[in-house]
Amino acid sequence: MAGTGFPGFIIVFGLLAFIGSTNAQLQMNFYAKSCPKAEKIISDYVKEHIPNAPSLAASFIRMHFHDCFVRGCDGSVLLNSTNGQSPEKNAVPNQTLRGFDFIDRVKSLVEAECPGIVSCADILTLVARDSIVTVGGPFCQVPTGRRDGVISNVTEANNNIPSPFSNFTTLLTLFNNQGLDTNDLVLLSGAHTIGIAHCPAFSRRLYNSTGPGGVDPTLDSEYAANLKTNKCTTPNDNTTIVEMDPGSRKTFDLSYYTLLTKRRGLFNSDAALTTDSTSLGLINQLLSSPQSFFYAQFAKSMEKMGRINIKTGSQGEIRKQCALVNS
Ligand code: HEM
Ligand SMILES: *[C@@H]1O[C@H](CO)[C@@H](O)[C@H](O)[C@H]1NC(C)=O
Ligand SMILES: *[C@@H]1O[C@H](CO)[C@@H](O)[C@H](O)[C@H]1NC(C)=O
Ligand SMILES: *[C@@H]1O[C@H](CO)[C@@H](O)[C@H](O)[C@H]1NC(C)=O
Ligand SMILES: *[C@@H]1O[C@H](CO)[C@@H](O)[C@H](O)[C@H]1NC(C)=O
Ligand SMILES: *[C@@H]1O[C@H](CO)[C@@H](O)[C@H](O)[C@H]1NC(C)=O
Ligand SMILES: CC(=O)N[C@H]1CO[C@H](CO)[C@@H](O)[C@@H]1O
Repeated sequence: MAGTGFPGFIIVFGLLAFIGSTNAQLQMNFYAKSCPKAEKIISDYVKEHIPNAPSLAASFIRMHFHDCFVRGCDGSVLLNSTNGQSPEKNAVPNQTLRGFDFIDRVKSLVEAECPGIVSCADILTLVARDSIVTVGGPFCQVPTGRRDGVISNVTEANNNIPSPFSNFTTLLTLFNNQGLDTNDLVLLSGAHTIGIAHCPAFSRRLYNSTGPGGVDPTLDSEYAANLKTNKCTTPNDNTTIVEMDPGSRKTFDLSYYTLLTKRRGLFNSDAALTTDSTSLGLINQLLSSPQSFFYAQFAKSMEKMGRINIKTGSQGEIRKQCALVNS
């Protein structure tokens, strides 16, 4: 009997371990025992250094989004080329990401405190969370315990990260592919209440569309004329930057949604949010509610995005350097 009990034990134990690893969950303050100072080191660094370079806050929120949409939130956006493969960093939408060196510095501080414990995926998620606070936005719950991926593939980034030229159907498909819904699409796009864009993300709406003078008829004509005169003065300008939420790009408020209803959303993908009745309904609900409603809903969608396809337990690795897989 003992002879048959042993393999049975192995099978049961193996099954439990299997269930344990696939069910491994993120948890609040995952590093409480293994690296109790980690979250404080990260938020202290953000609080100390973002004020010197406030525009980085927006870049980190966007970087976290780009990380999560490709292979899940596994820090793959941070990797340099692995095995000669062109990484996500080289993808069209990544060409304007900034602050990789900042993440590397945070990682070094955390490594000095507790080597090999805290993942780059969690560091980016926490830096994004703390960045939102530096621009006055909500404090989002960020459970931790993500592990780092070892693959970063430029084609996957180009295929999964939505383009500013997308219509509503395409945006929703890309969000649905990540387990996110219309509400998440509308709320997370609200991050465009801060930050900047380069002309190529929208200049076809100014020069190469179907309205008079090549202007997109769904874009407010006065706003378009202003952008053509004062900002993107030629169709090929690829260096000028424009505030996505003019006059309010440093405050995390509802004005992005107000602009959408005035046909002043900067990208096709912003304007597209008013072309679907469910999405427009939510925009109107946000605008008729206190800002705290937007904050609470935005924070929920951020937490949901932060759980996309995460690696936990023994999956992936804890990178030593965020730009390199462990050798
Ligand atoms: C819905 C689909 C989305 C599209 C098509 C899109 C596209 C873009 C583009 C083209 C830019 C300008 C980049 C540049 O030219 O420098 C941008 C900026 C930005 N995006 Fe999005 N985005 C989307 C959703 C999101 C989401 C979900 C977030 C985060 C929750 C986000 C956060 C940001 C931020 C904060 C900036 C400003 C970056 C900076 O100032 O450096 N976006 N986005
Ligand atoms: C990753 O690439 C960036 C830009 O090409 C470079 O500055 C950085 O030193 C690289 N990081 C490592 C660890 O090789
Ligand atoms: C990168 O991803 C694309 C799209 O999924 C795939 O076709 C390609 O083989 C991948 N590249 C490598 C080097 O794995
Ligand atoms: C949205 O864009 C996609 C891809 O460009 C296109 O195939 C589709 O027909 C468009 N849908 C609508 C409703 O315009
Ligand atoms: C204008 O759009 C057309 C069709 O989308 C494209 O073929 C052409 O290259 C564009 N021209 C410029 C100057 O962007
Ligand atoms: C910007 O445009 C210039 C001139 O047209 C070109 O040489 C340069 O490569 C472009 N830069 C990017 C990032 O596309
Ligand atoms: C920040 C970053 O890595 N940007 C890269 C994006 O991709 C282009 C090439 O497609 C690189 O030249 C940039 O350095």
